Amino acid sequence: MTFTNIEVTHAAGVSTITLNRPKQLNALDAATISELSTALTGISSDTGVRAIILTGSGERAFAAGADIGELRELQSATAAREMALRSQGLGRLMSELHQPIIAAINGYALGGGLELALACDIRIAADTAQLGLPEVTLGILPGWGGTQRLARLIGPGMAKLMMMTGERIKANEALRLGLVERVVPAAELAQAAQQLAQQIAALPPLSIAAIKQAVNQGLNMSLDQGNAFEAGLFGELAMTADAKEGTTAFLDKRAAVWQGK
Ligand code: CO8
Repeated sequence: MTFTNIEVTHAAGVSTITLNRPKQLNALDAATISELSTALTGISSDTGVRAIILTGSGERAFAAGADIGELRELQSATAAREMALRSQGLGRLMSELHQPIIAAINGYALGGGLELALACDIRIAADTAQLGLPEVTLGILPGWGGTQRLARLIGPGMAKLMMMTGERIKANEALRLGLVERVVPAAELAQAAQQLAQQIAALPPLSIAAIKQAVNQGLNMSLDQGNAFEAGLFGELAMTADAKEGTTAFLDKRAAVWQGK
C-alpha cells in the first residue's frame, strides 16, 4: 500500500511508520490521521509484525501538533467535536492493537504530536527533543486524549501545569517526569528504537499482547477488577504452547523457541 503523508517499512518483524510532512514539521492533518489508521489496521492482522516504531521524518520534529490551518477552518462545534473523536479513535486503535508501539521522538512533540506519542506504549526521545501541549496558547485544549493520558502518565498536577502553561519541556525533564521512558543522543535514536523493538519482537507475542492489554484496560478498572482481568489473561496464557515451551526450555537449560501459539 502506498501513502502520501507517511512511510511504512518492514524489517525483521518490526514495522516502522514515519510521519512524512517535514516542511510542516510533520503536523498531523486529517489525511495523515486517516493514513495512520489505515496502516495500523493493516498491520494489526499481520502476524509477521511483532512491534511497531512510530517516528517523524527529518531532524526537527516528531510532530508539531494537529494541523493548525485545518483547526482554523472549523465551522461548528459539531465538526470540531467530530475531528477530536476521529483523532481519539486513532488513539484507541493504537491502544487496542496487539503489537506494542514505540514512539521514537526525534524532535518537537507538541500538541497532537505529543498526544500521538502518549497513545504509544513506550516513548524513547532524542536528547534534543522538546515536548509540550501548547493548545491553551491557541484558545483550545488537548482534544486528542491529552488531558486524559497525560494526567494518567505523570499525575494530574504536573499534567495541569504543562497544559495550563503550554510550556515546552526538554527531553531530560520529560524523562524525570516519566513522560518518556528513555533518552538517547539524537544520532542514536533510530538504532535505539530498532534495538528495543527487536528485543520485544523476539519474545512470545501472546505474552506481549496480554501485558499491553492488562495494563491499558486495567488503568480503567478498580484494583480488584484489574487483578481479576490479569488472572484471566494469565489463565489463558498458561495454556499456550509458548508457555509450555518457555517453562520447559528453562528447566532444560536451553533457549526457548517461540511459536506465537
Ligand atoms: N500546523 C501546521 N503547520 C505547522 C505546525 C502545525 N501544528 N507547526 C509548524 N508548522 C509549520 C509552520 O507554519 C511553518 O510553515 P511555513 O514554513 O510554511 O511558514 C513550518 O511548519 C516550520 O515552522 P516554524 O517556521 O514555525 O518553525 P520554528 O522553528 O520557528 O518553530 C515550532 C517551531 C516551535 C514547533 C513552531 O512551529 C510551533 O510553535 N508550531 C506549532 C506548535 C503547536 O501549537 N502545536 C499544537 C497544535 S494544536 C493541536 O495539536 C491540537 C490537538 C488536539 C486537536 C484534536 C482534534 C484534531
